[in-house]
Amino acid sequence: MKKILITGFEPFGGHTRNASWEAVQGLPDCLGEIAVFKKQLPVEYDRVANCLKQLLEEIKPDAVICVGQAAGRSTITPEKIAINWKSGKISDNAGVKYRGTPICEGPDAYFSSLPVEMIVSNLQNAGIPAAVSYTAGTYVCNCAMYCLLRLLKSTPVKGGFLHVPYTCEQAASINAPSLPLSMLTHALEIAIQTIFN
Ligand code: PCA
Repeated sequence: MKKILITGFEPFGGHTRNASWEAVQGLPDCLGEIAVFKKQLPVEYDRVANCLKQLLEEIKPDAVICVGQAAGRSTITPEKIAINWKSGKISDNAGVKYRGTPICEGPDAYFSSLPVEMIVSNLQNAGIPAAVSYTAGTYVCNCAMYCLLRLLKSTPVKGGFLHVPYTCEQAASINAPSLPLSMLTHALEIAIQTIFN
């Protein structure tokens, strides 16, 4: 049986919900022959790498997808690249704010080792709006993706990041793009199946 670790983030920025965690929570524990380990990550630059490291040691997955919420995006966006930079307009959940500094010593960037183009075409073929993204931003999601890929380098474990829009429920009273929660969860199932096919 193969194992996938899939993470979502806790709410941040004054919100009470995070679409990424809601979508991850909706996944079954098993998808055919794939065991699905669902975990929540903190929205904290300085804790996210250690949390991922512990989860990798505990679960020993064959692949990892970190999922985050991207307010303002209208499609599911697998991220192609993570950069070694942190900068955010808002503080993280520990009150930490970076104005532009490297995440750690390391290369400028890592490419996702997930089949991002294939994930996008499988999502589109299933009628789910999707596009490859070439920037995960410079906030905690990019930091998580960079740290994940750094932890996985020179291992056979595949890893990467996927941003999701708001759920319709979150966007009901604000003028922002959204997709139904059930569609977000279904998109994650397709992404997982694509990785192991
Ligand atoms: N989105 C933020 C951090 C947590 C999340 O869900 C981001 O895109 O960086």
